[in-house]
Amino acid sequence: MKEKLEQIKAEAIRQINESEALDKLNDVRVSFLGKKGELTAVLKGMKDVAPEDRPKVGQLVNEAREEIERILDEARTNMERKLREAKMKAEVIDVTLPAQRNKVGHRHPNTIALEEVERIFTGMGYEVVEGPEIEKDYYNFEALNIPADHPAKDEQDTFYINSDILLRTQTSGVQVHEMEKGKLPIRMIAPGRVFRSDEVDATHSPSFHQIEGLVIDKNITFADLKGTLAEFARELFGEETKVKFRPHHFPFTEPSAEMDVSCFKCGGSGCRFCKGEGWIEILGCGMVHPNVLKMSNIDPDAYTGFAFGVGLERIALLKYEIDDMRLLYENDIRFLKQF
Ligand code: 2U9
Repeated sequence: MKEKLEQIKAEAIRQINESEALDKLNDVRVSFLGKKGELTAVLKGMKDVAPEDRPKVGQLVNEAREEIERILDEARTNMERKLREAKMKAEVIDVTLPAQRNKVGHRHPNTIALEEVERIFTGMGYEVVEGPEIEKDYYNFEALNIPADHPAKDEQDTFYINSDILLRTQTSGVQVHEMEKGKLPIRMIAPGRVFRSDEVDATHSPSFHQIEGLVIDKNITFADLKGTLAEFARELFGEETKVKFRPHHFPFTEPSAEMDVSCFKCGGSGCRFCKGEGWIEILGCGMVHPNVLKMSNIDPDAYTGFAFGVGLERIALLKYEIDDMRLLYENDIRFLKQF
């Protein structure tokens, strides 16, 4: 019996030493110590052992079992240590490698252009004023001398919340609120998001941004308008920039004009950028209509003013030579970080 046990032990040790993985070790445990294992079989065979020898045999079996268990545990601990060491070696961090750069954001071309325009006008003493994107019909249209049957008021052009409330189609309401406060003179710009029911294409979007300006004081003339906007154009597009005013019509200004700047690419001789014109249309402007002043309780005989409006996206597209407005709304960092 003792020999038999020694044989089992030797075989178990051999198999343990040959095991290369934890699950193999477990197989060895099952086949020697498990319910159907070889040592258990020896215990089951005790009935054939003489009763007086049974305690001795039982003790030998237990000793063999304990020894096999001890060797199995040792082997398992060793194997786990080696696995851990191999894993740590594989995962070693090379602190001398160059660090991975964090992806940082980038100012949007609209923001860069807006900050530039704000810098120019605050430099001339203007205030930057913001107002609500949801506005009453009165502040968006009526107070601006836009008649009830004006095409801009068409449901096809304006997003109405109800018959009285809408998404502003221009930032002009901000100036009306300012005029109603009754504090004169006014020298302000109103930048902000506006909404128009337009189809999306390379130059249109149902939501875009405007910067409008308003000056009201005693003795403000069209000469003030021209001088201010010419200076704005020179600061924005370069010292050499020339401006040209073409008569136009807006309900809220009289007289009204559109302002062109000489092409900052070719200097005015005509190129692909200005489509051979030498001039690029940049903004609308005019002297504030007396009706508009009257509606906000400003006496048009005592005060006059000028106003202008410019599309922020238009400036960003021109200044950064972007040929499709949709690129401004995709927020692709590869696009944005070029500016
Ligand atoms: C008040 C009085 C007058 C704002 C003005 C324009 C001319 C103009 C367009 C430019 C491109 C809109 O974004 S755009 O499509 N705007 O041409 N805007 S004068 O006139 C005002 C505003 C407020 C109280």
